[in-house]
Amino acid sequence: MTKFKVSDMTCGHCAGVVTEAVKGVDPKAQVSVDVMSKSVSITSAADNQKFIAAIREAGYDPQVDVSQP
Ligand SMILES: [Cu+2]
Repeated sequence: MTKFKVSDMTCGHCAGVVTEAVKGVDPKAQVSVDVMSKSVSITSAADNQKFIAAIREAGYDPQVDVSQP
């Protein structure tokens, strides 16, 4: 599992858009979005860079969260 910080998510709509972007890369990915902590957890065999690119394309600014294990 990789955690990403997506600091410009503000509401449930954002969470939905980010989830769709992740599913667009890997439909089998397990995604959990927490808008309050601006975090997105992804479990997938796909490359992290692909998720970052897809979330960016959806209009958000993701970063790999190195502060959490
Ligand atoms: Cu929103």
